[in-house]
Amino acid sequence: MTSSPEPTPSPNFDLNAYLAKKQLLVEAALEKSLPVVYPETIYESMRYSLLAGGKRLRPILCIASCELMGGTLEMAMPTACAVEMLHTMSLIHDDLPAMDNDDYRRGKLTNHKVFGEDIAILAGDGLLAYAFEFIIEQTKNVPPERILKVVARLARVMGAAGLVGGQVVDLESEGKPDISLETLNFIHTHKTGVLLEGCVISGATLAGASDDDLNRLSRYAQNMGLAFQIADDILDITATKEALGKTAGKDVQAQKATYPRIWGLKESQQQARQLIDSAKAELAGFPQQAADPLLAIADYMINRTH
Ligand code: GRG
Repeated sequence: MTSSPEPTPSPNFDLNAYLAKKQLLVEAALEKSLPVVYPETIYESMRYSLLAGGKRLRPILCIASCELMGGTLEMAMPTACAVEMLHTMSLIHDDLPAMDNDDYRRGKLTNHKVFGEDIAILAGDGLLAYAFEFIIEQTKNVPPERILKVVARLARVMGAAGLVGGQVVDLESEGKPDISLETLNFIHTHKTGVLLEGCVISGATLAGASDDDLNRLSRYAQNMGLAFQIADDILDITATKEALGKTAGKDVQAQKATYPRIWGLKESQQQARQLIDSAKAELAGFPQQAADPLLAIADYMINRTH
Protein backbone atom coordinates (compact mmCIF):
# COMPACT_ATOMS: atom_id res chain seq x y z
CA MET A 1 0.00 0.00 0.00
CA THR A 2 1.18 3.56 -0.70
CA SER A 3 0.38 6.58 1.47
CA SER A 4 -0.64 8.82 -1.46
CA PRO A 5 -3.89 7.96 -3.25
CA GLU A 6 -3.36 5.78 -6.31
CA PRO A 7 -4.01 7.26 -9.78
CA THR A 8 -7.46 6.70 -11.26
CA PRO A 9 -8.58 6.60 -14.91
CA SER A 10 -9.63 9.95 -16.46
CA PRO A 11 -13.37 10.54 -15.92
CA ASN A 12 -13.95 10.69 -19.69
CA PHE A 13 -12.13 7.40 -20.41
CA ASP A 14 -14.71 4.89 -21.71
CA LEU A 15 -13.38 1.42 -20.87
CA ASN A 16 -16.27 -0.43 -22.50
CA ALA A 17 -15.68 1.37 -25.78
CA TYR A 18 -11.91 0.75 -25.46
CA LEU A 19 -12.37 -2.98 -24.77
CA ALA A 20 -14.97 -3.38 -27.54
CA LYS A 21 -12.67 -1.71 -30.09
CA LYS A 22 -9.64 -3.77 -29.10
CA GLN A 23 -11.68 -6.98 -28.91
CA LEU A 24 -12.82 -6.45 -32.51
CA LEU A 25 -9.24 -5.96 -33.69
CA VAL A 26 -8.05 -9.03 -31.78
CA GLU A 27 -10.94 -11.18 -33.06
CA ALA A 28 -10.13 -10.19 -36.65
CA ALA A 29 -6.43 -10.97 -36.18
CA LEU A 30 -7.17 -14.32 -34.47
CA GLU A 31 -9.62 -15.26 -37.22
CA LYS A 32 -6.84 -14.82 -39.81
CA SER A 33 -4.10 -16.36 -37.65
CA LEU A 34 -4.99 -20.01 -38.11
CA PRO A 35 -6.29 -21.19 -41.50
CA VAL A 36 -7.70 -24.70 -41.81
CA VAL A 37 -5.47 -27.00 -43.88
CA TYR A 38 -4.93 -30.78 -43.97
CA PRO A 39 -5.41 -32.55 -41.54
CA GLU A 40 -8.52 -30.42 -41.04
CA THR A 41 -9.68 -32.02 -37.75
CA ILE A 42 -6.83 -30.60 -35.73
CA TYR A 43 -7.11 -27.09 -37.17
CA GLU A 44 -10.87 -27.12 -36.62
CA SER A 45 -10.35 -28.21 -33.03
CA MET A 46 -7.73 -25.49 -32.43
CA ARG A 47 -9.97 -22.86 -34.03
CA TYR A 48 -13.04 -24.07 -32.10
CA SER A 49 -11.49 -23.06 -28.79
CA LEU A 50 -9.41 -20.13 -30.03
CA LEU A 51 -12.44 -18.44 -31.60
CA ALA A 52 -14.92 -19.33 -28.84
CA GLY A 53 -15.10 -15.78 -27.49
CA GLY A 54 -13.76 -14.91 -24.09
CA LYS A 55 -12.89 -11.47 -22.86
CA ARG A 56 -9.55 -11.35 -24.71
CA LEU A 57 -8.03 -9.69 -21.64
CA ARG A 58 -4.57 -11.07 -22.22
CA PRO A 59 -4.14 -9.75 -25.78
CA ILE A 60 -5.61 -6.42 -24.71
CA LEU A 61 -3.15 -6.19 -21.80
CA CYS A 62 -0.31 -6.89 -24.23
CA ILE A 63 -1.49 -4.20 -26.66
CA ALA A 64 -2.24 -1.64 -23.92
CA SER A 65 1.21 -2.11 -22.39
CA CYS A 66 2.94 -1.80 -25.75
CA GLU A 67 1.00 1.40 -26.47
CA LEU A 68 1.70 2.74 -22.97
CA MET A 69 5.42 2.47 -23.70
CA GLY A 70 5.12 4.22 -27.06
CA GLY A 71 4.82 1.13 -29.27
CA THR A 72 2.14 0.49 -31.89
CA LEU A 73 -0.77 -1.92 -32.28
CA GLU A 74 1.04 -3.53 -35.23
CA MET A 75 4.14 -4.26 -33.14
CA ALA A 76 2.03 -5.96 -30.47
CA MET A 77 -0.64 -7.83 -32.46
CA PRO A 78 1.23 -11.08 -33.28
CA THR A 79 2.24 -11.46 -29.62
CA ALA A 80 -1.30 -10.47 -28.55
CA CYS A 81 -2.69 -13.32 -30.69
CA ALA A 82 -0.02 -15.67 -29.36
CA VAL A 83 -0.86 -15.03 -25.70
CA GLU A 84 -4.50 -15.84 -26.47
CA MET A 85 -3.34 -19.10 -28.13
CA LEU A 86 -1.33 -19.92 -25.01
CA HIS A 87 -4.23 -19.07 -22.71
CA THR A 88 -6.61 -21.13 -24.86
CA MET A 89 -4.33 -24.18 -24.84
CA SER A 90 -4.18 -24.02 -21.05
CA LEU A 91 -7.99 -23.89 -20.89
CA ILE A 92 -8.33 -26.90 -23.22
CA HIS A 93 -5.95 -28.97 -21.09
CA ASP A 94 -7.42 -27.67 -17.83
CA ASP A 95 -10.90 -28.83 -18.89
CA LEU A 96 -9.78 -32.42 -19.71
CA PRO A 97 -11.18 -35.32 -17.66
CA ALA A 98 -7.70 -35.94 -16.20
CA MET A 99 -7.64 -32.35 -14.90
CA ASP A 100 -10.77 -30.33 -14.02
CA ASN A 101 -13.17 -32.43 -16.09
CA ASP A 102 -15.39 -29.58 -17.30
CA ASP A 103 -18.16 -29.82 -19.88
CA TYR A 104 -18.56 -26.11 -20.60
CA ARG A 105 -16.16 -23.28 -21.29
CA ARG A 106 -16.93 -19.84 -22.67
CA GLY A 107 -20.58 -20.85 -22.93
CA LYS A 108 -19.81 -23.75 -25.28
CA LEU A 109 -19.06 -27.44 -24.89
CA THR A 110 -15.41 -27.99 -24.00
CA ASN A 111 -12.99 -29.05 -26.71
CA HIS A 112 -12.79 -32.72 -25.65
CA LYS A 113 -16.61 -32.95 -25.50
CA VAL A 114 -16.75 -31.98 -29.19
CA PHE A 115 -13.56 -33.49 -30.63
CA GLY A 116 -12.67 -36.22 -28.13
CA GLU A 117 -9.87 -36.30 -25.58
CA ASP A 118 -7.16 -37.35 -28.01
CA ILE A 119 -7.73 -34.44 -30.39
CA ALA A 120 -8.22 -31.98 -27.50
CA ILE A 121 -4.79 -32.85 -26.08
CA LEU A 122 -3.26 -32.42 -29.52
CA ALA A 123 -5.13 -29.14 -30.13
CA GLY A 124 -3.56 -27.80 -26.93
CA ASP A 125 -0.12 -28.97 -28.02
CA GLY A 126 -0.65 -27.51 -31.50
CA LEU A 127 -1.61 -24.11 -30.09
CA LEU A 128 1.34 -24.10 -27.69
CA ALA A 129 3.87 -24.64 -30.47
CA TYR A 130 2.09 -22.39 -32.99
CA ALA A 131 2.01 -19.43 -30.59
CA PHE A 132 5.82 -19.22 -30.61
CA GLU A 133 6.06 -19.76 -34.36
CA PHE A 134 3.48 -17.01 -34.82
CA ILE A 135 5.40 -14.42 -32.76
CA ILE A 136 8.65 -15.12 -34.59
CA GLU A 137 7.17 -15.27 -38.09
CA GLN A 138 4.68 -12.41 -37.81
CA THR A 139 6.29 -9.70 -35.68
CA LYS A 140 7.44 -6.83 -37.89
CA ASN A 141 9.40 -3.64 -37.19
CA VAL A 142 10.66 -4.81 -33.80
CA PRO A 143 14.40 -5.42 -33.13
CA PRO A 144 15.04 -9.20 -32.99
CA GLU A 145 16.56 -9.06 -29.48
CA ARG A 146 13.23 -7.79 -28.12
CA ILE A 147 11.38 -10.62 -29.85
CA LEU A 148 13.85 -13.11 -28.35
CA LYS A 149 13.15 -11.71 -24.87
CA VAL A 150 9.41 -12.06 -25.42
CA VAL A 151 9.70 -15.66 -26.61
CA ALA A 152 11.95 -16.62 -23.69
CA ARG A 153 9.62 -14.94 -21.21
CA LEU A 154 6.46 -16.61 -22.54
CA ALA A 155 8.17 -20.02 -22.73
CA ARG A 156 9.04 -19.69 -19.04
CA VAL A 157 5.48 -18.56 -18.24
CA MET A 158 4.04 -21.72 -19.78
CA GLY A 159 6.48 -24.21 -18.23
CA ALA A 160 7.12 -25.75 -14.83
CA ALA A 161 8.16 -22.33 -13.49
CA GLY A 162 4.73 -20.99 -14.44
CA LEU A 163 1.38 -22.47 -15.49
CA VAL A 164 2.49 -26.10 -15.42
CA GLY A 165 3.92 -25.69 -11.91
CA GLY A 166 0.78 -23.94 -10.69
CA GLN A 167 -1.41 -26.66 -12.13
CA VAL A 168 0.68 -29.38 -10.44
CA VAL A 169 0.29 -27.79 -7.01
CA ASP A 170 -3.41 -27.31 -7.74
CA LEU A 171 -3.77 -31.02 -8.58
CA GLU A 172 -1.82 -31.99 -5.45
CA SER A 173 -4.13 -29.79 -3.37
CA GLU A 174 -7.30 -31.45 -4.63
CA GLY A 175 -9.56 -32.64 -1.85
CA LYS A 176 -7.56 -30.56 0.65
CA PRO A 177 -9.77 -27.54 1.34
CA ASP A 178 -7.51 -26.49 4.23
CA ILE A 179 -4.30 -25.76 2.33
CA SER A 180 -2.38 -22.68 3.55
CA LEU A 181 -2.83 -19.21 2.16
CA GLU A 182 0.77 -19.49 0.94
CA THR A 183 -0.04 -22.57 -1.15
CA LEU A 184 -3.23 -20.98 -2.47
CA ASN A 185 -1.25 -17.90 -3.49
CA PHE A 186 1.38 -20.11 -5.16
CA ILE A 187 -1.30 -21.88 -7.21
CA HIS A 188 -2.87 -18.70 -8.44
CA THR A 189 0.24 -16.62 -9.03
CA HIS A 190 1.54 -19.52 -11.17
CA LYS A 191 -1.70 -20.57 -12.89
CA THR A 192 -3.02 -17.09 -13.61
CA GLY A 193 -0.71 -14.29 -12.49
CA VAL A 194 2.39 -15.20 -14.47
CA LEU A 195 0.56 -15.19 -17.81
CA LEU A 196 -1.12 -11.83 -17.11
CA GLU A 197 2.32 -10.51 -16.13
CA GLY A 198 3.82 -12.11 -19.24
CA CYS A 199 1.29 -10.28 -21.42
CA VAL A 200 2.07 -6.90 -19.90
CA ILE A 201 5.83 -7.45 -19.95
CA SER A 202 5.80 -8.76 -23.52
CA GLY A 203 3.86 -5.76 -24.81
CA ALA A 204 6.16 -3.33 -23.02
CA THR A 205 9.30 -5.22 -24.11
CA LEU A 206 8.27 -5.04 -27.77
CA ALA A 207 8.07 -1.26 -27.36
CA GLY A 208 11.56 -1.13 -25.79
CA ALA A 209 10.58 -0.36 -22.17
CA SER A 210 13.34 0.28 -19.61
CA ASP A 211 14.03 -2.19 -16.77
CA ASP A 212 12.51 0.29 -14.30
CA ASP A 213 9.28 0.50 -16.25
CA LEU A 214 9.20 -3.29 -16.69
CA ASN A 215 9.56 -3.71 -12.91
CA ARG A 216 6.68 -1.31 -12.27
CA LEU A 217 4.52 -3.11 -14.81
CA SER A 218 5.44 -6.48 -13.28
CA ARG A 219 4.23 -5.35 -9.86
CA TYR A 220 1.08 -3.90 -11.46
CA ALA A 221 0.34 -7.25 -13.11
CA GLN A 222 1.20 -9.38 -10.06
CA ASN A 223 -1.19 -7.44 -7.81
CA MET A 224 -3.86 -7.43 -10.48
CA GLY A 225 -3.41 -11.16 -11.16
CA LEU A 226 -4.09 -12.09 -7.57
CA ALA A 227 -7.07 -9.72 -7.38
CA PHE A 228 -8.38 -11.27 -10.61
CA GLN A 229 -8.26 -14.73 -9.02
CA ILE A 230 -9.93 -13.59 -5.81
CA ALA A 231 -12.67 -12.03 -7.98
CA ASP A 232 -12.94 -15.35 -9.87
CA ASP A 233 -13.46 -17.23 -6.60
CA ILE A 234 -16.10 -14.69 -5.53
CA LEU A 235 -17.88 -15.01 -8.89
CA ASP A 236 -17.96 -18.80 -8.53
CA ILE A 237 -20.18 -18.20 -5.50
CA THR A 238 -22.20 -15.17 -6.61
CA ALA A 239 -22.63 -15.54 -10.42
CA THR A 240 -24.81 -17.83 -12.56
CA LYS A 241 -23.66 -20.40 -15.11
CA GLU A 242 -25.10 -18.14 -17.87
CA ALA A 243 -23.03 -15.16 -16.73
CA LEU A 244 -19.86 -17.24 -16.31
CA GLY A 245 -20.15 -19.37 -19.46
CA LYS A 246 -19.03 -22.34 -17.35
CA THR A 247 -20.35 -24.32 -14.41
CA ALA A 248 -20.92 -22.05 -11.36
CA GLY A 249 -20.55 -23.17 -7.74
CA LYS A 250 -17.96 -25.76 -8.78
CA ASP A 251 -15.40 -24.74 -6.17
CA VAL A 252 -17.80 -25.17 -3.27
CA GLN A 253 -19.08 -28.45 -4.72
CA ALA A 254 -15.54 -29.79 -5.13
CA GLN A 255 -14.59 -28.53 -1.65
CA LYS A 256 -11.82 -26.52 -3.23
CA ALA A 257 -9.61 -24.17 -1.28
CA THR A 258 -10.62 -20.64 -2.26
CA TYR A 259 -10.09 -17.13 -0.93
CA PRO A 260 -13.70 -16.79 0.27
CA ARG A 261 -13.26 -20.10 2.10
CA ILE A 262 -10.23 -18.71 3.96
CA TRP A 263 -11.33 -15.10 4.42
CA GLY A 264 -15.10 -15.07 3.89
CA LEU A 265 -16.80 -13.07 1.13
CA LYS A 266 -16.45 -9.57 2.59
CA GLU A 267 -12.77 -9.83 3.50
CA SER A 268 -12.06 -11.35 0.06
CA GLN A 269 -13.71 -8.35 -1.59
CA GLN A 270 -11.62 -5.98 0.56
CA GLN A 271 -8.37 -7.82 -0.19
CA ALA A 272 -9.10 -7.72 -3.93
CA ARG A 273 -9.79 -3.97 -3.74
CA GLN A 274 -6.52 -3.36 -1.88
CA LEU A 275 -4.55 -5.34 -4.44
CA ILE A 276 -6.13 -3.33 -7.26
CA ASP A 277 -5.25 -0.06 -5.49
CA SER A 278 -1.63 -1.26 -5.15
CA ALA A 279 -1.62 -2.25 -8.84
CA LYS A 280 -2.82 1.19 -9.87
CA ALA A 281 -0.25 2.91 -7.61
CA GLU A 282 2.51 1.36 -9.79
CA LEU A 283 1.24 3.41 -12.74
CA ALA A 284 1.62 6.75 -10.94
CA GLY A 285 4.74 7.72 -12.92
CA PHE A 286 3.18 7.30 -16.38
CA PRO A 287 1.31 10.08 -18.26
CA GLN A 288 -2.38 10.00 -17.33
CA GLN A 289 -3.81 9.48 -20.82
CA ALA A 290 -1.34 6.75 -21.73
CA ALA A 291 -2.05 4.93 -18.46
CA ASP A 292 -5.86 5.21 -18.67
CA PRO A 293 -6.45 1.76 -20.25
CA LEU A 294 -4.32 -0.13 -17.70
CA LEU A 295 -5.82 1.85 -14.80
CA ALA A 296 -9.37 1.16 -15.96
CA ILE A 297 -8.62 -2.52 -16.71
CA ALA A 298 -7.38 -2.90 -13.12
CA ASP A 299 -10.73 -1.66 -11.79
CA TYR A 300 -12.58 -3.85 -14.29
CA MET A 301 -10.82 -6.96 -12.99
CA ILE A 302 -12.78 -6.87 -9.75
CA ASN A 303 -15.95 -5.15 -10.99
CA ARG A 304 -16.63 -7.68 -13.77
CA THR A 305 -19.63 -10.00 -13.67
CA HIS A 306 -18.05 -12.85 -15.68
C1 GRG B 1 0.84 -24.73 -20.00
C2 GRG B 1 1.73 -26.74 -21.22
C3 GRG B 1 0.70 -26.17 -20.36
C4 GRG B 1 -0.32 -26.93 -19.95
C5 GRG B 1 -1.48 -26.41 -19.19
C6 GRG B 1 -3.84 -26.94 -17.41
C7 GRG B 1 -2.66 -26.11 -17.17
C8 GRG B 1 -1.37 -26.56 -17.72
C9 GRG B 1 -2.73 -24.95 -16.47
C10 GRG B 1 -4.00 -24.39 -15.97
C11 GRG B 1 -4.07 -22.94 -16.31
C12 GRG B 1 -5.44 -22.37 -16.08
C13 GRG B 1 -6.58 -22.97 -16.77
C14 GRG B 1 -5.58 -21.28 -15.28
C15 GRG B 1 -6.84 -20.59 -15.04
C16 GRG B 1 -6.78 -19.25 -15.71
C17 GRG B 1 -8.07 -18.48 -15.67
C18 GRG B 1 -8.33 -17.59 -14.51
C19 GRG B 1 -8.93 -18.57 -16.69
C20 GRG B 1 -10.10 -17.73 -16.90
O1 GRG B 1 -9.63 -16.61 -17.61
P1 GRG B 1 -10.61 -15.52 -18.19
O2 GRG B 1 -11.63 -15.15 -17.14
O3 GRG B 1 -11.36 -16.35 -19.33
O4 GRG B 1 -9.81 -14.41 -18.77
P2 GRG B 1 -11.79 -15.91 -20.80
O5 GRG B 1 -12.69 -17.03 -21.27
O6 GRG B 1 -12.51 -14.59 -20.74
O7 GRG B 1 -10.54 -15.82 -21.61
